[in-house]
Amino acid sequence: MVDLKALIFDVDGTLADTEKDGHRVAFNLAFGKAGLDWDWSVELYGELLKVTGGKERIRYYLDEFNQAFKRPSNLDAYIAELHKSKTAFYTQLLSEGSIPLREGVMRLIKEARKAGLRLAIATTTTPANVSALLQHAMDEDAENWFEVIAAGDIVPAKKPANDIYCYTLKQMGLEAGECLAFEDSHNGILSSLGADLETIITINEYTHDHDFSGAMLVLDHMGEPDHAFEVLSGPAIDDSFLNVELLKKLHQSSNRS
Ligand code: XBP
Ligand code: MG
Repeated sequence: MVDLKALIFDVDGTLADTEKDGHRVAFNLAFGKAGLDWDWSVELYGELLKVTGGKERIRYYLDEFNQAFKRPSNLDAYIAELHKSKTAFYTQLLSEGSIPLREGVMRLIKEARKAGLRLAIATTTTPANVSALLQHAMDEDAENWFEVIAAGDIVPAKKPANDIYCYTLKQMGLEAGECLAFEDSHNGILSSLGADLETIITINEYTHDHDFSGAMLVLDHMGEPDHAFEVLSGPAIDDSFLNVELLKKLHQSSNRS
């Protein structure tokens, strides 16, 4: 039996609900600053989330939802500039403390650190966005709590490709069977399962109807001692919030370890 050694966290939608009130708002601010009349509504943004990565999402929007836009000759550079501006707006929003961590996240991470579990991040978002979220929503020092922060263009293919999780495992020198992954979306779990990682899902308003086939456990949130999670799919569980002992039990009973 292999021991549980590490937890690998997705960021957007898992550590915090960043999409609707964070990324979406920042995209719209960047569009406005560039003199564009593009407006990504809450509903449209749900469609656009099919594609991970902000630059990739802008291109998908032009391809599928705004074919009338007269494209500049160097579209790649144009998108990259827009995206740079979006990142500036997004990190500014986070520095104002506008996006809190999701329920149970801080408690679980603190407990995991105490228990000696190794921690990592595997995300599609830009590294500066991860730093801003960790610093402003978690702790000034939180970047140092994670042994590996794998983010953005560090790998050639973003989620649903498994690259970012494979990269993280390699950096940590761990086998997939020694870790658990935490995700919130269909693209996310395709990526983690693609790296052979047992995965716990916490859904959110954009992902509650996603396909989470293959998940070890699907929850509405990680839970707190005074606010139980709801198990949406998975084994019967006595606990009412995610904690290290429960993670170890789940890990032991999984097929992959
Ligand atoms: C996150 C994303 C990201 C963010 C935007 O997906 O799709 O693209 O929405 O970030 P996941 P950037 O949670 O599956 O990693 O604009 O910095 O790319
Ligand atoms: Mg996510």
